[in-house]
Amino acid sequence: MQSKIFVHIILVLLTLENSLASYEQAETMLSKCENLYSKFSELQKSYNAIKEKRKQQTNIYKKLVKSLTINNEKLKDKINLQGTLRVKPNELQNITRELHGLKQTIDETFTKLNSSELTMQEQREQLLQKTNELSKANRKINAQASTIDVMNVTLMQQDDRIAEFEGQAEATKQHLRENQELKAKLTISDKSIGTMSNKIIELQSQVNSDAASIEQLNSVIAAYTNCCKASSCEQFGKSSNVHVIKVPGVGEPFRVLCNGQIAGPGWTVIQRRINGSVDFYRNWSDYKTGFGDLAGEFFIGLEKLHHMTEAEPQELYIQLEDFDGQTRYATYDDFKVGSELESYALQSLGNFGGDMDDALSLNVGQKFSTYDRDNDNDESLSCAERFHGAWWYYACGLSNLNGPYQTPDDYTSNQGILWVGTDWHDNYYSFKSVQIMIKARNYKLNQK
Ligand SMILES: [Ca+2]
Repeated sequence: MQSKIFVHIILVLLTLENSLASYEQAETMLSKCENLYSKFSELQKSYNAIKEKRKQQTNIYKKLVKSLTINNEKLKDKINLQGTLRVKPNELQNITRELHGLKQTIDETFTKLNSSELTMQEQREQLLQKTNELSKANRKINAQASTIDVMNVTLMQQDDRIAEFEGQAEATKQHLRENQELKAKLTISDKSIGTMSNKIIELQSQVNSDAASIEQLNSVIAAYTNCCKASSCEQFGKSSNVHVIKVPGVGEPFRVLCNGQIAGPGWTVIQRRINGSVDFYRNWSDYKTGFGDLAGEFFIGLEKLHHMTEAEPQELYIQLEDFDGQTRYATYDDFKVGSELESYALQSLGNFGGDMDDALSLNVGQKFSTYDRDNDNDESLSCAERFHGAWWYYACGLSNLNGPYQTPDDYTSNQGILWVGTDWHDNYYSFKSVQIMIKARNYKLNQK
């Protein structure tokens, strides 16, 4: 409302502005306006003060009304209560009694509570004490916990170390297992090596044996290769082994025992007695073809002997050995045996030599006799049967080198290996061993 008045005034002033002619007039107007505005402001302040006082009075009034209303309500309640009290005096007495009862109960309860309070106080003290003890124990426990923590750390470290040791132990075990496996393998290898070594030794011995057989075969092959050249042991010089020779008229080559030791090189052994392992009491056929074993006792055979002595003059060498180990010999420089048609007669012997008596020259010209061919000079008996042998018997003569083998212990008759007429032993002494050999008389010339 004041602002409207002010605006109205301004509008009046603005309306007046156009009608004012000079500045003094305007200034006078403005001064008047300022005065007016000042008075307006004072009026405004007074109005506001009055308005505020009215507001305060209104509030006081409202409070008074509210207070009066509350008092009125309280008064009403008191009036009602008084009515109620008047209506129920017996109930009040009952309530009073109950209240007394309650008071008593409350007193008792208070007493109990006091007692309980005391007990509780005591318990509180005990509790406090126990709390203290617990605190102490707690401190101890904490200290022990710290110790346990330290120990735990130590234990963990030890666990780590144990784990480390376990790892190392496991590695060691693994090494051991590997070592054991290696050892087992080595044992197996050793066994294999042992077996292989044995096999190698066996093979080596077999190879050696094979080599010996091959050598023997080679010598046989060589002998067979040279057989056409060799007709006796002369070509084999000092050898005392078995060789193969091819004798003209005999047909197939055959094996002979050579001896290059007893009487110089080149001798062919035609008869040998050493131990009685071969029976020499045999028939014509056996003496014709020969028998025995070149490694032991044997007779070369009359057919071969005939052809070997036919080609050129042969020396004959007879070696005897007694049971005392002494040896003596006899030689003849023209030994020749006839054909089967001539009953393998001892056609010639030549000159005698040696360190014992001549017990064979008496037999020159005699046919060969066996127990089934009596070609001897004794018409009354068979010398072969009489002396249990086979020989160029006369009647019967002084020698019987194919007689039965006897030893001094079991000597029972005069049927032994005999060489009579010597001053070395008695006439019927049976010798331990005999070797009869031949060799071409012109051997030395042949060698040149
Ligand atoms: Ca007779």
